[in-house]
Amino acid sequence: MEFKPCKVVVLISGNGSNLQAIVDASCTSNYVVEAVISNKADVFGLQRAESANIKTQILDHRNFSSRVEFDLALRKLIDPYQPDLLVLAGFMRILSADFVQHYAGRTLNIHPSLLPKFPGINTHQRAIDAGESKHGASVHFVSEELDGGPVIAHAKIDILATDSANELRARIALKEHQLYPFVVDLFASGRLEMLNNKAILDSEILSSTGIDFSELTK
Ligand code: NHR
Ligand code: GAR
Repeated sequence: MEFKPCKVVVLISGNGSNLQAIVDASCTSNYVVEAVISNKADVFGLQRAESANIKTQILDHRNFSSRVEFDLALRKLIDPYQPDLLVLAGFMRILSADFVQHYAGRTLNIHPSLLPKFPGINTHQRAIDAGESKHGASVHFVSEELDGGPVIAHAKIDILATDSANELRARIALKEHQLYPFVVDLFASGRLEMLNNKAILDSEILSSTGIDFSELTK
């Protein structure tokens, strides 16, 4: 039988370094990036996609009078690609319930904290201010609850006494670029799914903190 790679659409809002990592890994993985959609024009992530000969689209949320209308237009852009998986990679618009349900079980996000700690924004400074000794990134299935869907994997790093938020961000970004392609490929290989708001790997329910990716890559 002919092999059908997992079709991925990536949503971005900015730099796109996670997109780059996912694209770079795709040649040795079971997925293809079919399209990249940004809610912001002129972001570097769009240039990265163009350089990799991937189709790009821009949908500016400011042209819509409500979140629901933006999300409907976004669906209309995405659905013709018939994606098996939607990947949020630095995508900065909260998605409404209908949108999330339409792609339930096939939408991933990467968030720069060890969820359930520090959902929302400004995570690096908040982790330092809270006196945490560890910080990191989480990949999770997207649910209606913001940054609240089931966690698939954590990549952890130590917070050093001298760390600024930017230093922490830079070190975690390096981990993100290993972690995200790994998880996308797990999904593409049919090993990962979401059932009853739980993340399942190889038919086993993952713990609430998911796979410890730092242990895997030691
Ligand atoms: N949507 C749902 N329903 N569930 C999630 O878990 C989502 C989501 C959309 C995006 C990424 C997320 C993150 O990793 C994400 C997860 C944006 C905001 C936000 O406040 C919060 C979380 C995330 C992304 N956005 C503002 C808004 O009004 C706009 C901020 C801006 O434009 O800079 O949408 O952290
Ligand atoms: C990443 O660090 C990601 O974890 C974070 O934004 C960065 C995007 O970088 N995501 C969020 O904060 C989502 N709210 P990139 O555009 O270079 O991939």
